Amino acid sequence: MILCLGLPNSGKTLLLRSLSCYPDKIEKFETVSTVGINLVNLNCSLNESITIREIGGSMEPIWENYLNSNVTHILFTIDVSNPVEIGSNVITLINLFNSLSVKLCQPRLLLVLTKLDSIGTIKLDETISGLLVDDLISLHSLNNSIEIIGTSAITGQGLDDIIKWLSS
Ligand SMILES: Nc1nc2c(ncn2[C@@H]2O[C@H](COP(=O)(O)OP(=O)(O)OP(=O)(O)O)[C@@H](O)[C@H]2O)c(=O)[nH]1
Ligand SMILES: [Mg+2]
Repeated sequence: MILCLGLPNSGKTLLLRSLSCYPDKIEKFETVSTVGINLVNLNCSLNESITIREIGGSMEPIWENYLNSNVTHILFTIDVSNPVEIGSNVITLINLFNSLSVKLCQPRLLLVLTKLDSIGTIKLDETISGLLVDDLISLHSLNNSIEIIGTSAITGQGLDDIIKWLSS
């Protein structure tokens, strides 16, 4: 099972929508905040279709209910256009790691940095270092490595890398 998690408004729905259109460009698409679960099918290769389950950011208190040994991949979206949320992302990731360890769940984890098209003057490297990824990994001694991909659901930047990550 593949989950897409992330704080409210971090870009999960639009990302999954643009992945489902890939390699075509996404048409103008307005999202509404996901209440509950949003299932999206992707065609990764000619014969292979996968389903990604977005769990709305507002459901963070019960994400844990969806973690079990069948979860193989987690995409965690982080809105880099909103640096104010970096601390919340770190805390949310720590909580997620704790839940993964309680549930004996060892998925591959991808941090998806979203909205790169609107990053303005904020420096991406600073955002990444602010996330303290290396500290998080060593603190929680995750067996699986964490990868990071920068994306824009609007320009399509990084979507091919996500498809490759999902297929590998
Ligand atoms: N500029 C830009 N805006 C984006 C991008 N991705 C999402 N957005 C905008 O960010 C807002 C929230 O996007 P959603 O995809 O609905 O966020 P979400 O994570 O699904 O939110 P919840 O369902 O509430 O958890 C919307 O206004 C989107 O249009 C992006 O890559 N670039
Ligand atoms: Mg959503």
